[in-house]
Amino acid sequence: MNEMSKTLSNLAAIDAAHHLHPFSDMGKLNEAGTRIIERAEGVYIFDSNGKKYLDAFAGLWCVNIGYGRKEMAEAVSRQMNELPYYNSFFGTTTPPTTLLAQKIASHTGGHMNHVFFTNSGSEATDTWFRMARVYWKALGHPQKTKIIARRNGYHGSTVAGASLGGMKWMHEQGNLPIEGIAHIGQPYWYSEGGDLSPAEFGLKMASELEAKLDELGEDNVAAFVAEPIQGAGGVIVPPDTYWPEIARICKARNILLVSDEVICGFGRLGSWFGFQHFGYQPDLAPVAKGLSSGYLPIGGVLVSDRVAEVMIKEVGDFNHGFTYSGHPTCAAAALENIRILEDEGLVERVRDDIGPYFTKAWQSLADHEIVGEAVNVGLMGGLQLAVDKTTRQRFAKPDDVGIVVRNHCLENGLVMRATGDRMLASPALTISHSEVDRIIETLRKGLDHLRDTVKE
Ligand code: PXG
Repeated sequence: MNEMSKTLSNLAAIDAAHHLHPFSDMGKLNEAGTRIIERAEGVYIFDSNGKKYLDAFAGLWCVNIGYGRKEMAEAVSRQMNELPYYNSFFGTTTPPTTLLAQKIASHTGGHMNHVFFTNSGSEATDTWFRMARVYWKALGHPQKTKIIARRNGYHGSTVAGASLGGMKWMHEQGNLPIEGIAHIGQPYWYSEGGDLSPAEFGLKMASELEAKLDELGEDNVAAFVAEPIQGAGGVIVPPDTYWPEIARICKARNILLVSDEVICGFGRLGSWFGFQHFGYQPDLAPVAKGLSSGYLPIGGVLVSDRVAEVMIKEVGDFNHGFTYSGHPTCAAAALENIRILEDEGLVERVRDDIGPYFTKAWQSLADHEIVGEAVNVGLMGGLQLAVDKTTRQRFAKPDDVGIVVRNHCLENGLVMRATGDRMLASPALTISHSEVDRIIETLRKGLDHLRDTVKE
């Protein structure tokens, strides 16, 4: 055994001794031992025991172009040799940073022509949060500061991100949410729709925004934020009536509409951005993940002309930014990633080919006894586990069921994500038809396993 393989064989122990993982119970994780992922290719990842898994989750909703793209490594290497880092402060920029802003703007449909760069989705959240308040202050409305978000939404893990998110179990740690944030309900028809049709329920949930504005006074509200489709919350696809009504209310009541595109952006729904799929025009849109397909960390906020004009002409210094805002090497990775998305027509592929194929395959799972609904848009799928299809009755302990399916899938070489009693998929946009079939077959076995476990 050479030194390197000795170290690798010992890695789980070293990890337990030194590494605190995100969103993890470290006591339990250290007992179970960490899974070590060593390499990846296409839609497959390989662990330190040589086991191969089909990654139906694209890392963490992000590896849109798939793993192992040599062009990405080359683009990054070229940029690192040329100029690994320089900042965007004090009147400077770098070529990839500026070209990336132009490139992103070219896909927004015309009304969002500026980008503010960050290193992650959470930083993008903090950025628009401050920008929205600065915008209204510059227009002479300093009291317009409150932000409305949704229960079970996810916008990151910084203090502002976790506060805006509607995850109670996150709020419980660290005295969140911070002041000035209000939450309304989510358009989760399966669980909360009762006797209403999805269309009626969509309107009802949108009307909660109107009611909250009445309560707070729209003169005190800066913005409403939502994901086009909730991701971490369980791939909750809103009824068709929801988004048009939300967009109408934001306009009528003069608050900014923020579309959190961190998951839906860069092709996942078969459009460049989620707002294009649903047909609305946000004022601000945080992005990350698919912007670089996760090859390097980079995020940003897309800024509409309405907001940019005020930021440019009225605000003066915007006292906000990060050492690595617009990092040239990360920007070079994002540029190459977008070139691949464009040249290989991957967004159109999701819209016209693999998306429809996935839809048919995914929705075929709806006939399973313990599946309540199978929903998706493009390559973003959610599967509701349920006790009774006809009454839409959920499992008594929703938090305990998805994990059973997830673990069964893992044993059988498939990486899925479970959120409580929903199974989530978000594979690379390059996934083949037969690889989709493989997801469905393995997942179906996982569902059988849960059904049998429950019966016992
Ligand atoms: N907005 C949305 C919609 C997200 O999904 C963020 C913001 C924050 O991005 P960063 O880059 O700061 O993580 C996200 C991130 C999960 C999971 O388990 C989802 C995310 C992050 C970690 C885990 O589904 N989404």
